[in-house]
Amino acid sequence: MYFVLRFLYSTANMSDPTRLEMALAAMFSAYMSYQGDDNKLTKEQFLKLVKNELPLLSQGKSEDELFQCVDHNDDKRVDFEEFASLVAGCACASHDALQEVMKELDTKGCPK
Ligand SMILES: [Ca+2]
Repeated sequence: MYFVLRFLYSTANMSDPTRLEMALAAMFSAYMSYQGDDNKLTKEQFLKLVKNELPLLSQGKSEDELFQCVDHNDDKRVDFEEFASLVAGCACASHDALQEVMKELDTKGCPK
């Protein structure tokens, strides 16, 4: 992750990275730590990444279903764009769930 942070520092005029830059660096780092020589993830690499980095994602889905959902072009590899789409989808779903929880707390109040 160091080289990603160094890149972000250099492109931001040596100022401290923002929270979103840090989140992007973490995303790059997670992907790159599992990718193969072709900069893509095999099914095994992808499933290992999900197991270690996004464990809630695999609940209720078989490994085959999960991989097929992410491998949009059906080349049996997950490239960074496909991975980024997955992360964006998780962010949207989490945001929607968070909004529902916040709405419920506004109407019912905090549980005691
Ligand atoms: Ca693919």
